[in-house]
Amino acid sequence: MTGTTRLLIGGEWRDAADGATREIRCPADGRPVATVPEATADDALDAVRAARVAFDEGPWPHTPAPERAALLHRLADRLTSEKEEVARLEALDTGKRMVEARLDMDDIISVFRHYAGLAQAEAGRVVDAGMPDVVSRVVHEPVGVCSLITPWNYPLLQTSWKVAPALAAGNTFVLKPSELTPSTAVWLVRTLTEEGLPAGVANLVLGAGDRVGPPLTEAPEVDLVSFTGGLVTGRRIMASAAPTVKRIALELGGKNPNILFADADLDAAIDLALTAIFLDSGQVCSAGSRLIVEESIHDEVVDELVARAARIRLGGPDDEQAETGPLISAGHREKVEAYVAAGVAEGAVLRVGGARPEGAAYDAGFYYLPTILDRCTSAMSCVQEESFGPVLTVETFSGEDRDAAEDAAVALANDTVYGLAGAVWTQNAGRAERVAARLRHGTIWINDYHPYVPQAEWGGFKQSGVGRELGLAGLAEYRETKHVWHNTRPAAQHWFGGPQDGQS
Ligand code: TXE
Repeated sequence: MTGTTRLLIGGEWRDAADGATREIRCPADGRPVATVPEATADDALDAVRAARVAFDEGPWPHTPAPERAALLHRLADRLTSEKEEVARLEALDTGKRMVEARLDMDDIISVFRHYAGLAQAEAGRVVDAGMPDVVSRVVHEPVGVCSLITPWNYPLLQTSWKVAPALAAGNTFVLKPSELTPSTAVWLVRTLTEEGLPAGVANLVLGAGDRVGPPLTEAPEVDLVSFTGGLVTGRRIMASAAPTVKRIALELGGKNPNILFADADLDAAIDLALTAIFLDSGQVCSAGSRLIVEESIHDEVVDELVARAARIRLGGPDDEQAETGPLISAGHREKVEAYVAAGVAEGAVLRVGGARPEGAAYDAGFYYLPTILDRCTSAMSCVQEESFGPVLTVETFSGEDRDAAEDAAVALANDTVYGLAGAVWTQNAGRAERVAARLRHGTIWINDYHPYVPQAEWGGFKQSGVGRELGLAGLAEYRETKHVWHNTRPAAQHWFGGPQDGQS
C-alpha cells in the first residue's frame, strides 16, 4: 500500500486502527485495482474531531473568499491536467467505460469552477434598520463540520457536488466515499492537500457504511450531513442526525417517469428513452426507468425499443465499442435480478434481456442485459422501487380527449414516493408546459433526457431528498445566515427597574 491510499485524518495519512484492509476489484473483469484501509468507528470519530479542531481553531473558515476560490480553481486545473489518470481510476473502480469516465471529469471540472465563482458571490447585504445609529447586516458563515457521504455510481462527481460547496463556504469536512469506489476520493483529498488546503480541513475515511457511518451522522461535533445514496440508508441517516438537529441534505434517487405522448417526435423520443435508462446500465439516480407511453403508439415504440435494446453492446473500461458497462457488484446484480423476477411474477411481460450475457468476456464481470418489462402497472414493485439497473418498465395511458390523456399520464407519473426527475415528450408546446408544471419531480426535461448544468439546481421532491445541490441553493446549504445588528450609539433605555416611588 502506498502512503497515499490511506485514511487522511488531521493532515496525517494513516492505516486503519486495527490494520484491516479491503481489496478493490474492477466490476468489469475482476482485476485487482487497489488495497485500501478499512476504517474503524474510532478512526471515523478521530476524523470528525480533527475536522472540528480545524474548524474551531484553524484558518480555513476565516480565509478570504478569493483565496478559497483560488484553491477550487487550482483543483480544477489539476483535474484538467491529470484528467486521463483520474478518469482511469474512476473507470477501474466502477467498471464504466473510459469514454464515460472522461465526460464525468469534464463535469467535475465545471462543478469546481462553478463553486469557485459562487465562493465570491453575494457576501451578504445591508438591511435598512430605519435607525440612524444602527448598522444592520446579513452575513453568511460556514456551517461547521460536514460529513459528506457519497455513493459508487458517479463517485467523484457526487463528491464534487458536496466537497466544492463545503470548501467554497469555508467548512471543514469528513468525506466517506462508497467502500466500493474509493480511488478518486483519495486522489481528491491528496490533491487538495498538495494545493495548500490546511491540515484537518479535508479528512478521508474509507470503509463500510454501517461501521464508519454512525459516528459521522451521530457525533455532536458534526454540524451537517450531506448524503447521496439509497432511500433506506437515507432514512436511517436522517434519524441518526435528528437528536443533535444537524443540517441535513439528502439525495435518495428516483423512479423517474419518461412520458411519451402520441404527438411526440418519436425518432428522438425513442432514442433518448434508451439513453435515459441504459446510460451507465441504469445506475443513475435520474435514470428514466419508467416509460409511460400513450396506448396508441405503444406497439410502435416498444417494438423499436426492444429491437435496439437487444443490440446494445456491453463492455468494460477499455472496450471502445461498448455502449454501456457492468453493474457495480455481485450483490447489486442479484438485487436487479430479483426485481425482474418479481415483475414477471406480478404479471409484467419480459420483452428483452432478463438475463446475464453469455460469453467468456463477461464471466468475470457483473454484467446484466438491457431489459424491458412491458405491460407493467404502478402496483408492481419493479415500478415503485429502484432496481438501479438496466431495467425499463413500460406503462400505458389513454384518454378520451386532450385533458383526459394528460390527466392519466400525470397521475401515473406522480404515483411514486420518489420525485427526483422526469421527462415529457410532445410537439405541442402548451401540453409540454402544462404537464411539466404538474409533475412532482425536481427536474423536468421537455423533449430531452439527462442533461444538467451546474448553474441549475438539483434535488428531489417527496422522498427523493431534502435540500438542493448545485445552482445558488447548493452553496446556501453549506452556509449559515446571520443577522448582525450593530447599535453604534448605545444608551440606557430605563424600561425596567427605574427609580422607585419616593426614591427620586
Ligand atoms: O447504497 P447506500 P447501496 C440506491 C440504489 C441502490 C441502493 C443501495 O437503488 O440499489 O441505493 O445501494 C454509505 N451511515 N442508490 O447499498 O447504502 C455507504 O457506505 C452512513 C441510489 O450502495 O445508500 C455509501 O458510501 N453511511 C443512489 C453510501 O452510504 C452509510 C446512488 C451509499 O450507500 C450507512 C447509489 C450508514 N448507516 C445507490 N450505510 C443515488 N441517489 O444516486 C451505508 N452508508
